[in-house]
Amino acid sequence: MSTTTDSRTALRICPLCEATCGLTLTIEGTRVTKARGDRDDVFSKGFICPKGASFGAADGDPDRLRTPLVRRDGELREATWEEAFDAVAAGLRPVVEAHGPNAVGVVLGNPNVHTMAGALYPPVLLAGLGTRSLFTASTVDQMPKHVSSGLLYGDAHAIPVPDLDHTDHLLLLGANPLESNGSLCTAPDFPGKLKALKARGGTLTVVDPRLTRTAKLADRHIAIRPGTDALLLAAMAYVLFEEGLADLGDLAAHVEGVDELALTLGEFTPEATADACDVEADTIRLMARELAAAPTAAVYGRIGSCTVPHGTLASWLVDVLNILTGNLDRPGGALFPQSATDKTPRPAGPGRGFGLGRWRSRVSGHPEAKGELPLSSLAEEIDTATPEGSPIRALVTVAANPVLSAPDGDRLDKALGSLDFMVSVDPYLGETARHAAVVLPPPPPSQAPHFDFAFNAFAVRNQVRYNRAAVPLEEGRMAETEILARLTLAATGMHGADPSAVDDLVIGQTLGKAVKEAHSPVHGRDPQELAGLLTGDSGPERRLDMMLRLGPYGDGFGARPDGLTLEKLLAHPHGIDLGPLRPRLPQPLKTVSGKVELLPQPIVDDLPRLRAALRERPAGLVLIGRRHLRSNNSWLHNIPALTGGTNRCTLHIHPEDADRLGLADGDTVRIKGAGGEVTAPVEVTDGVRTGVVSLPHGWGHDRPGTRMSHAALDPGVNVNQLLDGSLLDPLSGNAVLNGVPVEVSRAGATL
Ligand SMILES: Nc1nc2c(c(=O)[nH]1)N[C@H]1C(S)=C(S)[C@@H](COP(=O)(O)OP(=O)(O)OC[C@H]3O[C@@H](n4cnc5c(=O)[nH]c(N)nc54)[C@H](O)[C@@H]3O)O[C@H]1N2
Ligand SMILES: Nc1nc2c(c(=O)[nH]1)N[C@H]1C(S)=C(S)[C@@H](COP(=O)(O)OP(=O)(O)OC[C@H]3O[C@@H](n4cnc5c(=O)[nH]c(N)nc54)[C@H](O)[C@@H]3O)O[C@H]1N2
Ligand code: SF4
Ligand SMILES: [Mo]
Repeated sequence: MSTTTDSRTALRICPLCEATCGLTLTIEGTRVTKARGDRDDVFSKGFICPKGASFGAADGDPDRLRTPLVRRDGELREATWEEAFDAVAAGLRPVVEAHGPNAVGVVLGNPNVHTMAGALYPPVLLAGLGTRSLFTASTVDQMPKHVSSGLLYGDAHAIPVPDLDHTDHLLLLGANPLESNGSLCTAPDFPGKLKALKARGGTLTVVDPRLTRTAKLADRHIAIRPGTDALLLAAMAYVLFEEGLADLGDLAAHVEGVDELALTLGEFTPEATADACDVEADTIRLMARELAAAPTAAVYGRIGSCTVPHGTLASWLVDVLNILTGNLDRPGGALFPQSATDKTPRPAGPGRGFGLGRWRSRVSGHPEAKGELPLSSLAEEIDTATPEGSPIRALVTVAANPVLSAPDGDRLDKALGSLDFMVSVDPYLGETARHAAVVLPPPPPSQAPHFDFAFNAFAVRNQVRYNRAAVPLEEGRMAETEILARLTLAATGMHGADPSAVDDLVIGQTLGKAVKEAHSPVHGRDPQELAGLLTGDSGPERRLDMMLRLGPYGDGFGARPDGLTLEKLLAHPHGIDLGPLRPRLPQPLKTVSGKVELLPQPIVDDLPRLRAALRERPAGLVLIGRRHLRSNNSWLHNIPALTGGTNRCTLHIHPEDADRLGLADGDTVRIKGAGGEVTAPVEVTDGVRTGVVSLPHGWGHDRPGTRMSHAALDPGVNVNQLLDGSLLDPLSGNAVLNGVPVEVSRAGATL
C-alpha cells in the first residue's frame, strides 16, 4: 500500500470472474476511484478486462444494501445486526425442531467461490444443520465435470486443467474465454494465452454452435449442433482405437479399462455420428488424427459441453481423449494443479472411491451428486408435499439468485413466497432476496480480504496470493465471514455465541485430525500447541494460516522451516509463484482400485442413452445461451458502465432462419419453451449457426420489490423461464440449459 496526501493505492484480486487478476486500486477516502492491472502480480502480470476496470463502480454501487433488512408487517425494513440475527434464530430453529433438518434448504450461489467467507463457512453451516436439502449453482454449471472426475479419479475435485502456456494443440468445446475469461481453468489473460499458443505454432480448434470471438481466433471452427458434443468426442475416441492412434505412454501404468472402453465405443463411428452432430465424418477423423499427432494437446470443455443432456458423458469423454492420447498429467496436456491450501497430500494408493446417489430427492427421486440435489428441483421440493417427509419450509440463500439463474423462475418465485422463513446473505435486494424475511448484506469487496480457495485449484500455474481488506470496514458493516459465522450459530441452536467459536471449532477439528495422520507433518503433535502457533488478525486469517501450513507447500508448523505461512504470504503482497503445473499421478487418485478407472459402471449404464441420441434430430429451432464480456450472470446489470453496447438481452438468429420466419433485425419475437414464453428483440447475425437461436441469461430485472434501479431500466427477459426444470443430465442432476427446443414467432412491428 502506498499513500499520497489525498489518495492511496491498495492491492485487491478481482472477484468478478475466475481469472483472479491482481488489481491495483486507487482509493480516495473509502471510495475506490480507479482500478488498474497490478503489473507485479506474480500470476496476472498486469492484465485487466473492462469488468475489472469497473471494480470501483461495482464496489461503490449506491444500490448495495448498507444495513440488514428484517420483514415487519410484510415489509422489509432496516434493522440492527442484533435484530436481524435474533430474527434468523427465531425463524429457523422452530422449523428444524418441528420438521427436521431437511425442512431447511440451503442455496449457495456462484459468488461463494469468489469470497473467503463462501469457502470457509457454508461447510460448517451444513454440517451443523445436518440438512440434505442443499442446492448450489454447481447443478446449473459444472456438476457433470465433478461427477466425471469423481468416477474417473475417485475425487470430484480432481479436475485436470489444460496447460495453456505449453500446449501445442487445444481442442476447446463449449467455452468462450474471450468473453468469459475462462472457467475451471483459471488463467488471467486467457485471450493472450490463446494468441501465444498460435504464435508459437500451436493450433486451436473451437467447437461451438456460435462463431464466437474465441472461434474467430481458431484454426478450425466446428459449428456443432447443440447438445451433441458427447457424440463427437465418442466418435473421436472411436477413431483413435480404429486407426491405432491410442497411445497412453507412461500413463498406461495408472489406467484400467482401456480394452473395455474400445469394445464399448463400437457404434460411435464418425459416419454414424456425423448427422446428429452436423459435423462431417471426415472432419471428425481429421480432428482425432490432429489430436493424436500433436506433440502435446489438451481437450477442454466448459458450459456448452456441461449444461446439456449428456453433460457427464461429454465431460468424461474430454478426459478420455486426453488419456487415450497420453496427454493427461503431462506438461502441455491437462494436469492436476496443486494449490497451497490443498489438503496435505497423502501417499498414493487406493481410496474410498466416489459415491453417487447415496440419497435421492424427495419429490422426483433425483440422485444426489457431491451431497447436492439439482437446483432445478428446488421449487418442487418447496411446493410439493409427499408422504416421504416435509417439504422445505425455510430457506437460507447465500450469494444466490436462482429466480433468474435456474429453470422456471416463476414457479420458484411463487414457491419462495410460500416459505415459513427465508434469510438471504446478499448485497442486493434482487429477484431472489426480495422474498427473504431477513437480508444480511455483506460489505463491498474493497472492504473484504481475499483469498482464492476455489480457483487456485484450477489455475494454469501454481501460485498463491492474499489481500487484506483494501478499505477498513465502514461503521455499521459486518464482515461476510462474521455474518456467516453468526448465521451458522443462529441456525444451529447456538445463537448469541461468540462467532470466533466457529473458527475455533474448525481449527480444533482440523488439527485434531492432522496429528493422527501418519503422512501429516504434524503427526503426533499436540493440537492445542499447534493452535497456539497460528497467526492472523481474525478467525478466518488463523484458518488460512492453518491451511497454508498444513498444505503441500506449508511449513508444517516448523517441520519445513522454509515453507509457507500466512506471515510469509503477507510479506509477498503480489503473491508467490509456485511454478508450472507438474505431473502428479498417481497421488491424486482416490479410486478403490488406486487407478484411473476409465470405464466406470455409471457411465456404462448411461451410454445407451447416448446411443439413442445417434438417431435424434431436433424438429425445429433450439436455444443456447451466451455471455458478454461486460456481464456476470445475474447481478452486474446494475452497473451503468457495464451495460449497453453488445451487453443486451437480444435473440441472435441466423439470416436463413430469420428469412424463413419473416424476421428482420430489431423485430420483437415471442419465444416459447416448455416452461413459458418471453419476448425479446432479434439480432439477425451469422454469428450463430442455422437451426439455433441464442439468448443470454441473468436478465429479467422487472419484478416488483427489488432495489436494483439501473438494472430495472433495461430489464431484459429471463431466458430460464423457457425451461420447466424437467430436463436434466441424469447422472449429475445438472440442468439442461443449452440445446433446448423453442418456438420463435414474430410478436410485433419493427422497433
Ligand atoms: N440459461 C442459463 N442459465 C444459467 C447459466 C447459463 O449459461 N445459461 N449459467 C449458470 C451458471 S454457470 C451459474 S454459475 C449460475 C449463477 O447463478 P447464481 O449462483 O444464482 O449467481 P448470480 O446470478 O451470479 O447471483 C449471485 C447473487 O450473489 C450476490 N452477490 C454478489 N456478490 C456477493 C458477495 O460478495 N457476497 C454475497 N453473499 N452475495 C453476493 C448477487 O447480488 C446475486 O444476488 O447461473 C447459471 N444459469
Ligand atoms: N463476462 C462474463 N464472464 C463470465 C460470466 C459471465 O456471466 N459473464 N460467468 C462466469 C461463470 S459463472 C462461468 S461458469 C463461466 C463460463 O465460461 P464459458 O464456459 O466460457 O461460458 P460461455 O461464454 O457461456 O461459453 C459457452 C459457449 O458454449 C456454446 N454452446 C452452447 N451450447 C453448446 C453445445 O451444445 N456444444 C458446444 N460445443 N458449445 C455450446 C455457447 O455458444 C457459448 O459460446 O464464465 C464466467 N465468466
Ligand atoms: S478477467 Fe476477470 S478477474 Fe480479470 S479483471 Fe476481468 S473480471 Fe476481473
Ligand atoms: Mo458458473
